[in-house]
Amino acid sequence: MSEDRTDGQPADGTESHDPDFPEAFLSFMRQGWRDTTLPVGPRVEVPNHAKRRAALSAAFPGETLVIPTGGEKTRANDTEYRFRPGSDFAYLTGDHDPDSVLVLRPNGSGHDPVLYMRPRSSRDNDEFFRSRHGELWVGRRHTLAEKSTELGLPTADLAELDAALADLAPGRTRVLRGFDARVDAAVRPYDGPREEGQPARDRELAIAISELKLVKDEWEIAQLQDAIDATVRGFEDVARVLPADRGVSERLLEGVFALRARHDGNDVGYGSIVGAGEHATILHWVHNHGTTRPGELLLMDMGVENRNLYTADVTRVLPVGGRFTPLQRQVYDIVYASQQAGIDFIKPGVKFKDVHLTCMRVLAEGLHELGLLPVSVDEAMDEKSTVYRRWTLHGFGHMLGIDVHDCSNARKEAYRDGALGEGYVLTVEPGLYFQPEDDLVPEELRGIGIRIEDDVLVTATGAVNLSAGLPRRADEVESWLAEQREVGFRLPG
Ligand SMILES: [Mn+2]
Repeated sequence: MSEDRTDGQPADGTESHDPDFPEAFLSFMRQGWRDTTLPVGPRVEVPNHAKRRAALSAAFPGETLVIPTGGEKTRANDTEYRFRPGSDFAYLTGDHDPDSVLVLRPNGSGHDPVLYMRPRSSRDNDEFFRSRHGELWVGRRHTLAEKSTELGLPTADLAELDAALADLAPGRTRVLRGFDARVDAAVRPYDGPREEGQPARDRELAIAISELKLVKDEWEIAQLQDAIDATVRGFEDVARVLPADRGVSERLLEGVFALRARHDGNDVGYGSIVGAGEHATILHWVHNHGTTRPGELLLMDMGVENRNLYTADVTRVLPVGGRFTPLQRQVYDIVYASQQAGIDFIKPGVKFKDVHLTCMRVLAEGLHELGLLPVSVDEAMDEKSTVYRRWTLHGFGHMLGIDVHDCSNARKEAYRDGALGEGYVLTVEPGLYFQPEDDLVPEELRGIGIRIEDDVLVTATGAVNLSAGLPRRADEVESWLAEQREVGFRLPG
């Protein structure tokens, strides 16, 4: 792997195709570099990370909490996926660099935070040009002081982490496990009850963070709106390149949206689903190797993740030719009515599962009108039956935030069986899917898949649709598509 080095340090990340390092080159590289500073200031626009840590601190008095972000993941051989911080770690620190670990140590009245991080490589050794993690390979990392200034957090060198974790009492320590193998190994799991494959004590930490995330603060709501606004622009881009009279590949549309996501945000928040024709009936269609066809529908489920990692999650169905057929429109209107009923129902105090039942009843009624239900609507809605689900397949929605499926470690009683609260953000996304091989539906319905998905903020009195920048009603979708085509595609910027 690595070769001998004159300074005795491993040539970290040296590859078989890398050239040799003659001594004349090494000594020439070691001299003549001016020092640089990063222009960092406090991230004043991110005021709430300390508040979130305080809330977590209050939940676990007297205990040490260890929250890693995780490291780069190998894509193949010596290439990695672009790093994406751990969501919980980012929620508590605002840090985006790989390998960092947040440690909260009890101090009597609360907790003292320390961010263990990989500091800037100095030019005192050869790492800066020889290592593939050095700054001539990947760019300048923050010094401990720069990072501390930026995040308002004490920082320490990651090299000191093992020693810091060595003497922690398992019964007084909780680790967010599954992100960093080194941390998982360093803190011996507490020998107590286990839950979902990990010590229940550690699971309780993951649950607490997830449940803190249920209520979005003002800054987070602004981040979500930012992601949603970029997503609206991305859908506009796609509509502008979608021809009415000929086919284009689903991947062209995926790529146009991805361009907007990288340009205006960080990335897409999840793999874009671009389903032309019968591909729309596959819920997580991400192969995207199909082709649009005039006369058919196009389902797109896409979201931009913004620079602070908050993501949108929006689905629209477009009639490629410009107009829905009467049958397409009939199905579309059922899904629209279901989604509208769900949005109208949402306010603080209503149960998540009752939003689900509200949406599903409208879908079941529509399926009944289409003559598809083998039993009455009431019988189909009975929890011992739910046969309508042959064509609805999934729930009405989910929490949305820094993860597309946010708050996923929350307890059932706080989420699926709980009530909505002011400041929650969730998707409302009912759908109807008629598989091409479904012998129980008329031929003309087969291959039609429709989902309409919006991102909704629970307010004191009801709900606000944050993704209202994209029309939802069938006639408005048609006129919006015509307008986008009229404007035509322009590159972002
Ligand atoms: Mn969704």
